[in-house]
Amino acid sequence: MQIFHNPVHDKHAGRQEMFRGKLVPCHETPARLEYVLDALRQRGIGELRAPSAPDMDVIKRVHTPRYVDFLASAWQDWVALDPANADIDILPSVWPVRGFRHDIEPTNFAARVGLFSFDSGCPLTAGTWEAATAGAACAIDAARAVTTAGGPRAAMALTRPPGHHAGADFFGGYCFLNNAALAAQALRDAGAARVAILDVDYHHGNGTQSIFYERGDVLTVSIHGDPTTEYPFFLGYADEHGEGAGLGANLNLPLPAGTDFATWTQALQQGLAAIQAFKAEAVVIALGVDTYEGDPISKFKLKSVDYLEVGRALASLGLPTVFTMEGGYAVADVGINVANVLEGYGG
Ligand code: OKP
Ligand code: ZN
Repeated sequence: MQIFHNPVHDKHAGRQEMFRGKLVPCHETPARLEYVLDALRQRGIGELRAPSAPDMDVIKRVHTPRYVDFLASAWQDWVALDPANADIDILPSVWPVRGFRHDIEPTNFAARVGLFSFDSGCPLTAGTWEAATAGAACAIDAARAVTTAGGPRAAMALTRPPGHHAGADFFGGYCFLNNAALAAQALRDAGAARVAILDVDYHHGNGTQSIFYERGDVLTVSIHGDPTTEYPFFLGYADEHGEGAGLGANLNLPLPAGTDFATWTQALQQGLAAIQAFKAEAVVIALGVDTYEGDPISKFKLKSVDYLEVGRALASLGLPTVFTMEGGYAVADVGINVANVLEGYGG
């Protein structure tokens, strides 16, 4: 297993997120990744690699060039409004919902932030662009590694910020660039005719679903808390099957809050069966470990030992595999749980 780790992930360090009318400390912190690195080093799992320069061409085929340009200059634009902004993170505050125009881009900065985002819990900081693009490079490199002759069977993009909530032209849910989608696109570009993305994060991978919703070459499967009560609320229901060429290539497996491993693993088997039926030639695992019983913002009941079993089940696909790091906020246990998945997978 090759581990492409983002050496500049800590440049993205939001101070506060909006929650129920208050600014509260961010859950998605740099420490999360350090715990994973420590656990992998301690157990001797994986070979660490630094990423190459980000391939902007791949990034601009998954994300719209307009969104990529927005992200690249957002911080400079924000500070240009007022030099005092250099000490304040960007949080969106206004969005073009139903009935507003989406075919115009106002010049007002707050309006542009709203046009390219969907929630106020996702601060964009001075180092977000640098961290997110280096993370995207990890995902693309991991995909290229597993499709190189003589390369490893599996590779991981060990990065943050996470990616699965980011769509073609929006950020939100702590995500800016969709690393799992970028890995899938890079696998397609490397010759895999059909690619599956299996998202096991507690939250529905709405960004990934929307990016591939009308494509038949990438199957998207997500196992997650029922969006009737769980974030991101407005997507992730069982009746979303894809559209056009993508009809039948999206599978949502929502489960109620309180779900334990015995039930969760049945959904996993259903997801794996769908990937086999699709005849995927490679798979991307959007690996969130916020399904853990100790997670502070999620409501499933998986135990640390269960992640070994998850890894074994994923390995049973027998496919070239890219893992991308998504959620998991019980910070001190994130390392144990991710290392257990990789150990169960076979190291
Ligand atoms: C990102 B990933 C909790 C608010 C939660 C957003 C959750 C994003 C999860 N107070 N808001 O899927 O783990
Ligand atoms: Zn999550």
